[in-house]
Amino acid sequence: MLLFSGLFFLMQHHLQELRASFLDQVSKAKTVAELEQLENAFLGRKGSITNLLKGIKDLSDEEKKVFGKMANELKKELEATLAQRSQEVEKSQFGNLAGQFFDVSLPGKKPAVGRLHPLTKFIQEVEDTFLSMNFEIAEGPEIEDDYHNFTALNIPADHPARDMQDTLWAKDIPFLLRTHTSPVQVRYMESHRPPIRIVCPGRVFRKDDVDATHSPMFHQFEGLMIDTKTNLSHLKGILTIALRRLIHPELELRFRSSYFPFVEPGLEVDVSCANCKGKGCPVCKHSGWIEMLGCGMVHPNVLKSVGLDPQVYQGFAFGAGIERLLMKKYAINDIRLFYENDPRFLEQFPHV
Ligand code: 2U9
Repeated sequence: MLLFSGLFFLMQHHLQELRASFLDQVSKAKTVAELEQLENAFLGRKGSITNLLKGIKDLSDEEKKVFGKMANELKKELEATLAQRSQEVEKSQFGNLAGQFFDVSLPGKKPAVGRLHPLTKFIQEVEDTFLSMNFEIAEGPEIEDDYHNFTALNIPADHPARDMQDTLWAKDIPFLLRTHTSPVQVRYMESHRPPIRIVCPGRVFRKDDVDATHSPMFHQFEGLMIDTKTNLSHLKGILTIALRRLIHPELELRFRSSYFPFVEPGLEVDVSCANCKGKGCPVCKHSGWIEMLGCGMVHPNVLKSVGLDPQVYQGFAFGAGIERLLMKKYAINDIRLFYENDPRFLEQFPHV
């Protein structure tokens, strides 16, 4: 007849409690990870059953035998229960994957990464280019008055040049949507004295019906440099550096006479076709040259209208339509693509 100590009964009771708790939690576990955690918590090196077994050293030799046997049987039972539950959980967690083939070497799905709109990106490039040549960026209102959009730019009321840019007028009030960014330069000259070096990118508006090459809203960048000895060679130098940086490093420029009311002389700049390197192709209509922008020396009347003496100050100005320029740079045949935000169009442009 064996007589067991109080410690023995206490340990036996604790063992039963651990068993009940383990079986309960195993039956509720839903994932392989949960089961692994339970195995660790009860049966692992620092698990609660392992811990309990450490107390065996305080039992009598007889008690050690009995308790050791009980503990071993319990461990086996728990391990068997765990193995069975693992199978069930694996099946419900992963479905029946047996027999399915996974090619782990297949490339993953590309994450969609956003990018700047080509117009935004180009405007940033224009700004960087001119900032690096000591120009400032100037901005101004899109709603303008007749004086800043036309009159101060040497386009008086009856001047035929007003018809060159069909204007969107506000109803009943004397305001219009600016037809070019030139009024920004007029306002800048009203509030700053030379030397002036500014570049003005922005939205402009014209009364045009939408088609592949027209939009009632588009973007321009214009530039202005005024000082006491500014001349055409400065204009040529600045534009050559800027266009080579913005379009192609080996670009050649060709200057042709032209007419704009706010400049005299007025010039148009053609650039060598980067597509065929001047040999002739459909992009340049087989001429080897592409029209890029307008420019000239600021008209004396424009200087006078902002209070500058044309005998003392001279300057040059230039202007370009950004969509038109990008359409030539990338051989895009429809201006509407810039405003539709179709990812198939936008994703063709390089990342930031
Ligand atoms: C001031 C004085 C002169 C800006 C200039 C052009 C020539 C020009 C067009 C290009 C294509 C507009 O988008 S477009 O239709 N612009 O050719 N712009 S000189 O001259 C100025 C501007 C401001 C005070």
